[in-house]
Amino acid sequence: MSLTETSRYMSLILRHKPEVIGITLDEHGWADVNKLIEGIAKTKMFNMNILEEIVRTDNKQRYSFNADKTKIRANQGHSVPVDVELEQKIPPDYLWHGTGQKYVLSIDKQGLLPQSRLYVHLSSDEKTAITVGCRHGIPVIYKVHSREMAEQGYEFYCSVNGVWLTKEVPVKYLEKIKKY
Ligand code: HQG
Repeated sequence: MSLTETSRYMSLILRHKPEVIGITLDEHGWADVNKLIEGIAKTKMFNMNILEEIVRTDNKQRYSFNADKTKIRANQGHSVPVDVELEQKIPPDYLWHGTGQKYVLSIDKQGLLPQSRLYVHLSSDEKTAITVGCRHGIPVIYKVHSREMAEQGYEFYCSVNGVWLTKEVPVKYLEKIKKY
């Protein structure tokens, strides 16, 4: 199994389904490192060195250790209800959301909703949003009027790996970019 595949499996465990290896996350999303290693090592080649390499090289810096490396958590992206102590921050004027064409009708009616995750995920640049959108088929990009939202009381958070998060984006703050 490649490091990327193992990292995907870690995402599943640390964001969505810790029960697949019989572990739990605490209220702040931390998993015990020894238990994580034991759980993954039952079916895959896995140890502390591999775990440290994944955390260090992950292309989106998805994971953090605590100070003594006894605990690990995903920085964002959870569907399980944990509080990863996100930093509330004033957003830039605009943020970006990439999605698939198949969701556009629904988004244009309901706005952006978190769906299975705890938050709507937004990118600070359009290029990243295009990459995210491509995960869902033909990409469609929305420009989000985030500063205006913040001025009107919506809260924004920025994860330690630079992903912007908010609970919802009503239609009136969305501008569809049609050039794709
Ligand atoms: C869509 C990846 C219908 C939403 C990425 C998205 C990101 C709606 C899909 C992170 C809707 C959910 C998150 C509505 C939103 N009706 N569809 N009202 N509102 N949607 O995967 O944002 O590699 O849960 O547009 O890079 O695509 O996993 O969210 O298309 O940062 O670390 O519902 O996951 O990072 O899809 O991706 P997702 P996402 P990782």
